Amino acid sequence: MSNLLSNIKDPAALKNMSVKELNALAEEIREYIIETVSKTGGHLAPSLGAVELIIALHSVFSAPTDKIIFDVGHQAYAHKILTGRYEGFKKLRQKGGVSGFPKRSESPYDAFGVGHASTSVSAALGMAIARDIKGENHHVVAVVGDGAFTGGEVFEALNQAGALHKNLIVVLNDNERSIEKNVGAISEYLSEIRLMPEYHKAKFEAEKFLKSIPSLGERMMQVAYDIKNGIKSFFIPGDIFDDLGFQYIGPLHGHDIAGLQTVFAKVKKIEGPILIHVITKKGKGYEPAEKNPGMFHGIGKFDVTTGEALKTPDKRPSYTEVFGKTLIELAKKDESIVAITAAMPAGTGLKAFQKEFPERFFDVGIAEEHAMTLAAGLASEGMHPVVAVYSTFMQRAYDQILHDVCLQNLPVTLALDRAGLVGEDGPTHHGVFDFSYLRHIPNIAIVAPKDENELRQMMCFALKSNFPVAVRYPRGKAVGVPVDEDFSEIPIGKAEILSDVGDIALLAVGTMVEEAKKARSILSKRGIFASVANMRFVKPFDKDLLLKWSKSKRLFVTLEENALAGGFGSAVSEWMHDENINIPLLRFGIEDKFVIHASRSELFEMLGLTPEKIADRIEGFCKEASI
Ligand SMILES: Cc1ncc(C[n+]2csc(CCOP(=O)(O)OP(=O)(O)O)c2C)c(N)n1
Repeated sequence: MSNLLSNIKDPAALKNMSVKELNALAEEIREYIIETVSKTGGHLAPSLGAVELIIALHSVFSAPTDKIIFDVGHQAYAHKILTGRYEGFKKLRQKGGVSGFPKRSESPYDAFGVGHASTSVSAALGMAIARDIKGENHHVVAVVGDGAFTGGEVFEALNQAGALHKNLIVVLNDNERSIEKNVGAISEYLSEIRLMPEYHKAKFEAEKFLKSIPSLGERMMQVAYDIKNGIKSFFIPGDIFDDLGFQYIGPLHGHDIAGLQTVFAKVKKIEGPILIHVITKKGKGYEPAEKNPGMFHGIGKFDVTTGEALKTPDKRPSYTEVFGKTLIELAKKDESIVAITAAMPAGTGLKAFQKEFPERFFDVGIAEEHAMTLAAGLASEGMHPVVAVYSTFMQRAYDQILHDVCLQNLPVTLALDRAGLVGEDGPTHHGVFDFSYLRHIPNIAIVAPKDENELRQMMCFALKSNFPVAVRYPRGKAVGVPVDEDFSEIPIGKAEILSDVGDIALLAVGTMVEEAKKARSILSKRGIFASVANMRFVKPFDKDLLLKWSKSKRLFVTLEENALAGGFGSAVSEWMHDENINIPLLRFGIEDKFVIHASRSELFEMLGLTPEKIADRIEGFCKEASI
């Protein structure tokens, strides 16, 4: 194995390297990514697939003057390693270490912060427009996967870019997969291009022609391009990208550094928007990931030799699994139930549902907005759709939830997975805003289970309701309580009183119920006695209970894994103000800051949400306020 990588301090070094050296470098980078991710967890398969592409880009373009914008950013590990973060990469996704996604504050080479899909072309177009206004002349390159290409925002950007005719390069990194197999008509269209023998021949001829003229002037390039188009239109019925005003080049072999370099160098001279279609293999170079790219899309620690995930033995099911299983049980009894996912059938626990009810399952691609309005359409015709999307990605669909679902009071269930702090994926992925972005919308009910049994009851409640309901639950293992096989629906707007002693009321939601119970025990050992309510509903919350407790308690404490601004505590505060209830209110939740990446337990510690910290703050508050 060569030893090139550790000496590369910035990507300009690649410009002086031979193709042989660059290929050796690719192997080194690959080893380093596999080794690191096996210890830290991360997005392995997408990053392995993009190593040569990233090397070729950095060896031809001159970042950070030239802007390279990655879509989602989960494929950009090689970019991080080559742009001065070789050492930092060892602490990938760990507290104080390199983030799992490009981040402007981390490096000038990270031209745009990402994590959510389908933003790259919009951001790149914005940068291209800014460049032209400022009279600068660098290149702007968006790197977007075929999965991210299913997101409508990409097409909104292509629509504008094709008409503006700005100099903009879009590299479509097509590995035929989103997290799982890609879906939809665009994906089928791309497959057709890949498979069309006549097209390959035509492309080959055109490329041969391009390559045969080493120093084409711009006009000649255009002529060559027109010839290529001529050949192509002879064989191909229509090309979406050309019709949208982009010059389409491809498909190219995405692991051939020399080939990519040639094309990138040539397109630098072509005017207008260009789309380069590159074919790569997800998980490239690591057999377990090539064989199982879904599992290795985002993975925890694993054994490099066997490719087996290193799991601590824990028999508890995840909330996701409980959700998936419950939905099947309910769907067997109710034919109106249909399930929708936005490109994450496995992540949201819907694989088994898909198998059991293929005709009642819809993967819409990375299209959360469409998922919600599709659900509204289904619901308006008597179906009961369940839209399972991670809390953070549902942020996309705010208007569709409000305008299409809630305004028409349609029975759509939002299953908000990965709600709360997700840990290592960091600020782009923490699901800490859903109470806030939903609570002010009329008609919707919002529930959060304290454990897996309650998740089942809440699902039952949601699917029996004739109005919109959001059920939000966290990432990872559930509490491990016994589960009732029979369904009992929870009563709307009713909290569950877990203990009623003392004169402090701990009003907890979802995951924070466990923390509140533990904080109560700590406090009682210090001679401070508190009641605990599992609020269950953030909306409509149990005002009767609060009214009753307002007469017997001297302090209200709200606990939630959500932003304080607009969250559950905020709802209680507004209500107390309106009802003129004058007892102190202490709110636990997430302050008005984006939360960094670190493990969940580190974040709980940092944010003062552990039982000890909760107890300390309550005790301190009582002393200070003499209550
Ligand atoms: C708005 C949004 N929804 C869902 C996701 C979750 N997600 C991350 S990567 C990914 C698939 C991306 O596929 P592609 O762009 O083809 O990249 P690949 O992983 O295949 O390299 C999905 C669905 C996301 N990041 N953003």
